[in-house]
Amino acid sequence: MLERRKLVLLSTIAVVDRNDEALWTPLGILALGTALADVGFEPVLIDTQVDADWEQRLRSALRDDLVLFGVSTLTGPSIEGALDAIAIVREVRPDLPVVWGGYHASLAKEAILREGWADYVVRGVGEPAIIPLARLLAAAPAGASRPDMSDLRRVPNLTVRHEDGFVDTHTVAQNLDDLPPMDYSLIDPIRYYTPGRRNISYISSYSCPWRCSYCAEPMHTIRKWRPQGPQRVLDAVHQIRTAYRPDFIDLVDPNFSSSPPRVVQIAQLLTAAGNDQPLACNMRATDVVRLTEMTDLRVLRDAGFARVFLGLESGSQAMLNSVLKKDSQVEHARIACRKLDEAGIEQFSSFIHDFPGETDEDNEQTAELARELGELQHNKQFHHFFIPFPATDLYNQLLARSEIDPSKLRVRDWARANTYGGWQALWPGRRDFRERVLHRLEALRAEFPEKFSYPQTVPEMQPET
Ligand code: B12
Repeated sequence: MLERRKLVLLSTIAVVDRNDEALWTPLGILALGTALADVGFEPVLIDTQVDADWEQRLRSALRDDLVLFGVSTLTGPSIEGALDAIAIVREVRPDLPVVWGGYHASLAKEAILREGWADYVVRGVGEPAIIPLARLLAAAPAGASRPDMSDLRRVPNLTVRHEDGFVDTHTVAQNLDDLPPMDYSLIDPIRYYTPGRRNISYISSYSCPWRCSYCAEPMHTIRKWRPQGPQRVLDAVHQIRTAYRPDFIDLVDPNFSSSPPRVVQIAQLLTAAGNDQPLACNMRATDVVRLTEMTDLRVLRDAGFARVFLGLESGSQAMLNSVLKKDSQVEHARIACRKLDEAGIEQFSSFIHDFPGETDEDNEQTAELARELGELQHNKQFHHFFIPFPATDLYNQLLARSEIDPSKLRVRDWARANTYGGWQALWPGRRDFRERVLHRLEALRAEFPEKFSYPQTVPEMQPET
């Protein structure tokens, strides 16, 4: 019997410098809340995006006999809200265990623990860790000291301070088909609809098998791809469609197309079920090329796939090979976007500029690719400046070359890592180079004004005051 069952999970998604007013399904805490409720806990989910009174809600929840307080953030602006919330918890309930999970926690675990922001960091997928951890904490009397290290060591994906250092427990992946269906009633997705956007996110696979050097995923989820079966994806689409009638379901898998045959199977099931729910998903260009060899992409469009997000990053093959480790060809980007376009599927293609070692010639090639794709009827583009996210392969390379000094970076500083815009004191990049990039982007935007839907993708080059 559990003594205590209630716990608070907080999400602080904060998007700055984007001119849309989108609200995002807080899938991280929703996934955890679903799994915890399934085994008898009573999760209280708070989301600073929609709970204007989040501070009040948090303070009042803290009066209860809670098991733990869990917080979820990416690297970037959402960290600010997390730190504010943790400060409240520490003030009101200094005895309450604080658990920090999500991408930033996985990547900056030691800094978080060293600065005392959390008692436990959960790395990577959270379900296998939060359930045994919550059980351990619930079994201990309220206010008791930390469970024994021998017990904590049995909780996977956990990092804790121990003696003079840190202990990482063993790392496991999560098979998605072993989890209960995502329980959207825990958040009421209708609250996330805005006048211009009625989208709901869903995730049908965890992790990504690829090794891209700039990406947080390989370290966060250790490249162990875990897909849901096609029937389960169909059931989820049907359930969300019936309950909430969104304009779009965003399948936010790190890479929805990791198995092209699975994509085809899902499309076939959707078609057979007469799906009329528009879907968006992330795919790699190389996978789209494989898909074209397996099926006519109009089959995907007819099944509901109306929009595909593609991280193309660079138009320079040399950069893709040597710096980005993308294991993809520029030619695949061209073919993928063209074929998707011919099938009437919108492409959201994303680029990153000013990678370490990128030359003007490389960047001209990226601008050239962007121009070529801009000609396509259904292409939209998102341009970002490079930031080395902690613990990524590129970050570690920069560290090894002493181009980053982590001793100067406090957890709060990472709140300013935002590729959408603003002056990046964290990693300013090469100012002259970025100015030339801006020049190229402005020329492109003049040519294709409607394709660059976020003007802030061209950041201000002013230092923050
Ligand atoms: C949807 C999405 C967004 C949405 C919503 C983000 C969100 N917080 O959920 C929006 C558009 C806001 C967004 C913005 C950004 N994003 Co984004 N986004 C994604 C995307 C496509 C899916 C994330 C998702 O919902 N996953 C599904 C849920 C279930 O997974 P999860 O949140 O990770 O939660 C699991 C675990 O992490 C863990 N967990 C999470 N929280 C907690 C808390 C506790 C207590 C515990 C125990 C465990 C735990 O358990 C969960 C279940 O297993 C990923 C792509 C990808 N690779 O998956 C990128 C991704 C997360 N984004 C990324 C980036 C870089 C950004 C931006 C920083 C980019 C920018 N332009 O500045 C901004 C930051 C804005 C901000 N700070 O809020 C990176 C993350 C890098 C990093 N180090 O954080 C990713 C991985 C893309 C990539 N491959 O590089 N993003």
